[in-house]
Amino acid sequence: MNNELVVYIDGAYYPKSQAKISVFDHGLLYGDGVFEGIREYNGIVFKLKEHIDRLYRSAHVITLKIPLTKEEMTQAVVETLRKNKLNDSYIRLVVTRGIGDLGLDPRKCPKPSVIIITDTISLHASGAKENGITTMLSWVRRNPVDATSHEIKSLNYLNSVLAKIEANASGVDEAICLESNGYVAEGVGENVFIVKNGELLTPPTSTGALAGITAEVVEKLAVKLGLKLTVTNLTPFMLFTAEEAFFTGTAMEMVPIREVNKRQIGTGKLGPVTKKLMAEFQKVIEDPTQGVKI
Ligand code: PXG
Repeated sequence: MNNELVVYIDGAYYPKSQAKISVFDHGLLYGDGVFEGIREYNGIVFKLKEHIDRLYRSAHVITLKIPLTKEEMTQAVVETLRKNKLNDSYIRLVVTRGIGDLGLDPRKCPKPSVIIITDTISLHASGAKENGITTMLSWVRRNPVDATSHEIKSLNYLNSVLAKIEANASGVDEAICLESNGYVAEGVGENVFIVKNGELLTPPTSTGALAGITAEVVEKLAVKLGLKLTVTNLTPFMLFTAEEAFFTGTAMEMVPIREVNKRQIGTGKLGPVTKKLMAEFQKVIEDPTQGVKI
């Protein structure tokens, strides 16, 4: 048990097997809380500032007052990573509404809880980066922006979980969700890009896709490479007939999509634009100036 990982909960560290929260926490009872998934590469927490900024924006929208300043939160993440001595780890930051009586009114919960988990993450199936993954358009629509919008990274992920169940049942690697008007929104935890006439297209966040931090990195790389990037509504037809398509996300990083609902995308092989962007992306995650040092 000596090497058991520790988890930060409200300023104290607990061994992984002892890291628990109350069954009366409204994070559990109502999905009332926010989270971030972050990666650490070789001692650098990639885009930590951007993730912490997004966490506080999500919290702001659900009127959740995080009991730490952003600086304290950054320090707590770094300290947790130092204690666990992991390399290339995955960080899950969770802020819950905290303990309260039954009934969904957040005013029942005087003290939000902050949880920082650092652990390893199992990567997508081997060969996914070279060969791409299979996907399907799920019947599960993204929640609209005037509902539990995915612009908020909240603890309500049943929308994504339902879509994932559908992908699993169909024997494909990942699901893609449409938004309420029928345009392509995003994967269950990934943003979607397609290549058309050598140009890059991606859906707007205004219809419910999360403003992905990985997507932003890739968009900047595209501009740097001189690729034209257009944020626009994508129809399922545009996705099916794309020359190339790929996902971006903290967990997935950059992964080519080779199939959507049994339609082959492009040649079905890693395309030149995706390949070039993946190579540039690899350089960025290896760049120590792109994050916070542990
Ligand atoms: N869309 C949704 C709905 C997400 O939850 C992304 C896009 C990609 O965003 P980033 O900022 O990561 O490029 C996400 C991110 C997990 C997990 O454990 C989920 C995410 C990130 C990391 C891990 O399922 N979601």
